[in-house]
Amino acid sequence: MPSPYTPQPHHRFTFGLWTVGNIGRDPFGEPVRAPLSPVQIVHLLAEVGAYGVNLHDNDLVPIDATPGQRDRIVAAFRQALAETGLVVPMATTNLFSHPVFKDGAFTSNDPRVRAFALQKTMRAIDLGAALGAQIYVFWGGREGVETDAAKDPVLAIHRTREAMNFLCEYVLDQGYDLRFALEAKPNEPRADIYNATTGHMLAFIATLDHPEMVGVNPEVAHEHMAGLNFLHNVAQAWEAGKLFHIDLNDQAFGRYDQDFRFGAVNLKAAFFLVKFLEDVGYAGSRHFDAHAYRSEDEAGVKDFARGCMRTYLILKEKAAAWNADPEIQALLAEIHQDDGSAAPFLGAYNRARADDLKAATFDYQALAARGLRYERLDQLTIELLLGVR
Ligand code: GCO
Ligand code: MN
Ligand code: MN
Repeated sequence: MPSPYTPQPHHRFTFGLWTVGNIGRDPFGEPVRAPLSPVQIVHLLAEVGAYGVNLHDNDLVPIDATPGQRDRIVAAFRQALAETGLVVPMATTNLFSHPVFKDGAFTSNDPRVRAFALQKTMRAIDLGAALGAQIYVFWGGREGVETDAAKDPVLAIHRTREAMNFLCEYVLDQGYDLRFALEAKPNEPRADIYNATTGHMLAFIATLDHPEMVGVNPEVAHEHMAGLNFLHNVAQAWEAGKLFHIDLNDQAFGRYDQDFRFGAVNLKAAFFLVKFLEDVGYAGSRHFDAHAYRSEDEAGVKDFARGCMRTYLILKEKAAAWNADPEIQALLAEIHQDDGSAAPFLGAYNRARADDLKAATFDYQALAARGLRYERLDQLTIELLLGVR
């Protein structure tokens, strides 16, 4: 029997080429690791037990590659996938690295840049579809401003909508089995990025021509950068039928974009997130969008990748233990107790119910005086996580 902490294909653990392939450059320092080729990364991911590998167009094919070079690179990559059994569940476009996108792609003030961004995305969609991707992510890293003198924020929304509508039609026209997942981030690399949180994205999606094709790709770090409760955003996306993908990593609140190993910083939040994903039966990829500390060599990169998956699986086991813990469950039963007395007043509106409710008497002082036992429940959770239960 393999350990319950050994990653298996059904766990759907994926990494981007850019994650384990991160060479440790930062705004103040040069790379600390030698680049790995896409083929080497596929083999590394297979060795650590990942299920799939995701990519930006230019993680695989350099932006200036000739068609012949592109075909050779893609063939070698496919060969590595075939040798290892890894799949490509998600693909995306790099619309942020090249200086042409310094003022955005779909929201650029230059219509030629907007057209080029659409062309680049259609080609990248072709590549992703050819590799079998069924989720296509949009992260608009440059879709923002340093100064609001530069762009009209309403126009930015219109331009983004026009691009998304165009690309949905492109996918339908090509007959691809592909859905879009929009990824929000409040800032970095732009001072302020449009559609700053998952909640913004959900509101924006409802305004598209094909909202059914478009969901979200929430990322732990991005919502933490915005000071938000990630679980709540994920739950809202899930409830709306929009949790198409998820980027797992970790991040201290109020810091720069840290992209730490999953669970490295906020263990309790990571626990409730894993518990949620497992309890509701989220069936998509568990994608780790993070990278190893800059202190690491290639062995450390494997430690990083193994750590992401192992922590997830340990938390999954803890979630099952939480659900099965008699004391925790007894407390939950007590918390959710219902004497039925409010039932006539709750539910859908009707005139009689509203009249009855207005006339009813509540002993609100007694209700207010009731202790809710959340301290005990939380302490039991902590003790379970700390391994003493
Ligand atoms: C970041 C983002 C990216 C995106 C990736 C896929 O902060 O850099 O999270 O890693 O997820 O570009 O769209
Ligand atoms: Mn990120
Ligand atoms: Mn991400």
